[in-house]
Amino acid sequence: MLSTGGTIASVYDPESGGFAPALSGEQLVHAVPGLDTLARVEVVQVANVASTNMTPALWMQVVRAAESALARPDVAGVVVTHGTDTLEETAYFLDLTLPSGKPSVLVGAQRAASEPDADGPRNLRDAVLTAVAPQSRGMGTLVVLNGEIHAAREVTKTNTLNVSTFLTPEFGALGTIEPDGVRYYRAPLRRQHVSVAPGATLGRVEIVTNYAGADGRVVRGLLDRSGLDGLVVEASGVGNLAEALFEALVEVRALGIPVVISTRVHAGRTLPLYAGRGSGISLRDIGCVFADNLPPHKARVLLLAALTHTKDTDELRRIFSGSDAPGTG
Ligand code: DAS
Repeated sequence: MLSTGGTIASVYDPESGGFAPALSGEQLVHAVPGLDTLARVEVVQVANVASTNMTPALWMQVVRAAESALARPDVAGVVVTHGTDTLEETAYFLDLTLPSGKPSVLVGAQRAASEPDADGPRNLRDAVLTAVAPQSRGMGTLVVLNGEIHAAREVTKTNTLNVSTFLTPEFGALGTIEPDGVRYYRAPLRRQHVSVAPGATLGRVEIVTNYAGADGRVVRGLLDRSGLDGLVVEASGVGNLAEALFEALVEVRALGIPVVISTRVHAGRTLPLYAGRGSGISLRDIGCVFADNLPPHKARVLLLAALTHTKDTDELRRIFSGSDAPGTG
């Protein structure tokens, strides 16, 4: 179990009047009665932060710790305790980069550990059950909360407070944790592997949004500062932008910086379907890459991993269409 913080490890701090990560991974394990009858759990404390303070550098630490644990023959799987706010980004990065085979399971909680009805202990027990279940092999990185198992690529946080927050709105959960154990009903088919070398530094990829009246000033502001490696655009609809925002992206593409088109619509793909400056066909024609059905924050995760191999438009299009990165499998 790799412990990173979040609400699952948070307690109420009367001085500040709010919740903050405080409990260690060992303390989380001890709060689950009978966990030692389900598995032998070894804890590695990777961090103890709110997940809003997760970074790509911390993802790399989690991946390295997970890799070395999964390589041990006596380890069935890895559980990562995590804040829920950015849990799906870490989950997707692990799903892309860890070797498939043994499962990795992300788990969090909506109610802090100091709450009388905290959901963390039950979720942690369910996550451990999922990690040791033979049926979880080959499923990649999973997200377990509220008795449900979701695929990392597809899951999203849907409610700020409700314990039923992680859902897969387009396709549904993979399975559930029942009184008699883990039960799967489907498998994730659109998983892919994009290796990231141990010493690799993930670049700088920003996200900008389209909205009524978007004029591209935010994008030009990003270009004024050096070091932009890639841009994800949260477009509207099937992948369309305000014309003024498009004109700023023409400048980004002229510098050879990869641009990926996602959408603010919560389900469905982006595609070059409409004509006119700012619409999908014009974005395709300047070399933008369409994000399939990945939301902007997950398109950024895939772009960060892909950029460690290539910034070539055709290669990026191949990767975003669901194929593996060059030299990996
Ligand atoms: N404290 C927030 C976080 O760490 C919320 C949570 O964990 O649910 O993401």
